Amino acid sequence: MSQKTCILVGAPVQSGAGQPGCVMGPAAYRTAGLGGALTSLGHRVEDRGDVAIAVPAPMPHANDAVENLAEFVSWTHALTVAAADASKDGLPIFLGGDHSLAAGTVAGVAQHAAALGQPQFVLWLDAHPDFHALDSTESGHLHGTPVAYFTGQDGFAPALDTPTAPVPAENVCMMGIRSVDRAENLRLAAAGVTVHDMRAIDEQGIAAPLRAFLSHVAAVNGRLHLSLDVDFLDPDIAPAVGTTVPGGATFREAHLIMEMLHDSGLVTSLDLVELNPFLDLRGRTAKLMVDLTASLMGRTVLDRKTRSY
Ligand code: NNH
Ligand code: MN
Ligand code: MN
Ligand code: MN
Repeated sequence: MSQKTCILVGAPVQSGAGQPGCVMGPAAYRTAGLGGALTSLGHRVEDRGDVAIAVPAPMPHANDAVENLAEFVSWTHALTVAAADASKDGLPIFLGGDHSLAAGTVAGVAQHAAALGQPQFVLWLDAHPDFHALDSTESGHLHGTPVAYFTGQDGFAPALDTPTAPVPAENVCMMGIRSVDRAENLRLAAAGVTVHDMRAIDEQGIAAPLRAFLSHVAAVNGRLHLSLDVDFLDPDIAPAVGTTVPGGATFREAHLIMEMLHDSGLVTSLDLVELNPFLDLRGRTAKLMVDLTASLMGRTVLDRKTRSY
């Protein structure tokens, strides 16, 4: 990737998670040196600070389990605008915040792609598919819903309208999936999302399926949003998340994905989500997420031209 303008947008959202702590995420990324890591790679960095919402009036829902719906609606509106805006000026990096923020960030970047006349794609790295609608979530934690929202599935009205530029479900590729609720399973298959679960990665590795997806995105001149949930990673290397699931991606798999994405030159926006610094061990997870972002933006161990193997 050549030199980019990276636009840091803090999204201290925690209303979609089951426990508090994600509100501290943006500060943890800044503390772990995200900006400096990007400038040292030759990129320009513009930090727009944190997006904020006013405390909204409660919004009830027929599904009694649903928590913090009004906050979800306000964040989705605010982040759609912030993401569409930042996309015009550079490569937005959204510092989460729980994963419900992706309802807005992806809707916003997809709006920009539509204005450019390019198709929007999403690479979803997560233990979970986050494909519930408001009517199907059992936990009521709305970080389990953003993919259904930004692909324009039913089940969000009247709280939210369908996004102006929904991402076609076939343009979403998921990797690392290993915890899927029954309602999600049925809907994922019906919608046509590509899901590489951990079983598939164990059998094929990550390189082959990722390469196939990236060559498709390149062939149709697509824009690619990467949404990286901390729980994609194995809990042993990334403990700072409220929803750990054993058997996650290794350090080496995760870095390989980032390096391949860098080489592709296709990534146009990024979410860093679900970091809960309250659960971290001496900043280990925050630092790993910063290192993965650096790999995505061009950090290599050895300069390619001088490699001798
Ligand atoms: N599917 C579960 C739910 O809806 C878990 C979602 N939690 C996540 N998603 N962390 O990435 O409650
Ligand atoms: Mn709860
Ligand atoms: Mn998630
Ligand atoms: Mn997850």
